[in-house]
Amino acid sequence: MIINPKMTYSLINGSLVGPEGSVVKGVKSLKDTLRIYANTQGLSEDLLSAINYRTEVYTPETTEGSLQFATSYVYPGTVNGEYFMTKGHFHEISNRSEFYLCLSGEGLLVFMDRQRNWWAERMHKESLHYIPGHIAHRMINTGNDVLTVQACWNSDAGHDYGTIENDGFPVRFFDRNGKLSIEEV
Ligand code: PAN
Ligand code: ZN
Repeated sequence: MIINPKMTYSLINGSLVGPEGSVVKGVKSLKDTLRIYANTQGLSEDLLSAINYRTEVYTPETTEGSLQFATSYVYPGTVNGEYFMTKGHFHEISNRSEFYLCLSGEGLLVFMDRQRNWWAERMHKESLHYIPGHIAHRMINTGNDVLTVQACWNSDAGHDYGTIENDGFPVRFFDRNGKLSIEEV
């Protein structure tokens, strides 16, 4: 028999559409992510309630070997000059790898290994990124539009946020007078 797929995915705006409950949506406003930024003094209420990033996650199965598919929308903006970014994480099962495909916007995908070496790849429409297992990853929106990124990874990978919350990444990215400034910490 031939059946219709349960899900659709828009190549234009990344939105995942499927049966009720199949897509889990998450929203992080700046209030939720404040501690990832270097300087959070004097922020307006408007900025604090602005969306930092949103996610839509489709997890058809959770057993070992299965995959999940998600779209992340990282909003444009800065916190005292530091570009909006995701929290960033290692995977809890740390050998689990991941693909990112950028649909729109401009940014950086920052990688960090367990020795705290870092490097980054430019993200732009149609850029494809492989994140090997054991590597922490964070997205930075350096543009003026939403950075829309599709991700696919093992459903059992889990997220280890604690390591990044405690130690951070060794580099930060700022808009200094309209120019990207890379500041190692
Ligand atoms: C992504 C991220 C998503 C949000 O789906 O979870 O972009 O970023 P944080 O999880 O770092 O807040 C992914 O890498 N999943 O493994
Ligand atoms: Zn990940």
